[in-house]
Order: sequence, then C-alpha cells, then structure tokens
Amino acid sequence: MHAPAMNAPHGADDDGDNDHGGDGQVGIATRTRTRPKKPSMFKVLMLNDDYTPMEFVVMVLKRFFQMDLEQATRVMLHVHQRGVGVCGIFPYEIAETKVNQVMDFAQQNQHPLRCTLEKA
Ligand code: TYC
Repeated sequence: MHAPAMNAPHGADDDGDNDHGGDGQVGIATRTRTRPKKPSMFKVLMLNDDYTPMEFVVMVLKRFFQMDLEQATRVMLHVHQRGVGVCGIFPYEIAETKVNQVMDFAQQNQHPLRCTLEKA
C-alpha cells in the first residue's frame, strides 16, 4: 500500500522556488500526521543446520519467543524438516533484538544455530 505524500501542500507549482503559485510568498509545509503510521512488521526466521541439538532449539523458542513445549517442539520440527520456519512477527526493532538474542545465546553455547529477519 502506498501512503499519501506528507508535507506537499496543495497549490505547489513545482517550479522549485517554494512560492507555490508564483506570487512571491514563500511558505512552509504545515501538515502533520494525526494517526501514527503503523510500523512495518518483520518475520523472525529460524534456519536449520546439522549440528544444533533439537533440545537447544526448543529451549531457544521457549525462552525468546514465549512458546510452550508443544509449540516450540512443533516449530523446531518444522524447521528441521523444511529448512526454515517462522518464530514470530514483530516490529523491526523487536525482531532485530530477538535475532541478536538468539545468535548471542547460540554462540555462547557454541552452536551454529542461525536466525534472520524478513519483511512480513
Ligand atoms: N537439524 C538439527 C538436528 O538434527 C536440529 C535443528 C532444528 C537445528 C532446527 C536447527 O533451527 C534448527 N540436530
């Protein structure tokens, strides 16, 4: 979806001199957003590898994505079988934080587990 351009007042004459209408009066854009723009969402994806223990992946999904044992096991097996799976969908900064937390935790435990972001 394309958001309407902000700060382009009606009557702009596009001749680049900022005096919309050519009458010599210079103005500034005054329109502001009333509704906050909803943040774009990002999928956090877990990637399969041959070495990370299944139990570790389940622990990660429980710890960082608030899944219960059953959910975490289902997602882990999906990733194991299909190569990639969605852990959750979040605003960018939260998604990025989760990826960093998972990568740090995997590294601390010397597992090659990887996690990435993708625009939802
Ligand atoms: N494939 C791993 C194994 O057989 C388990 C695994 C599942 C690893 C999911 C990573 O994201 C992953 N031990």
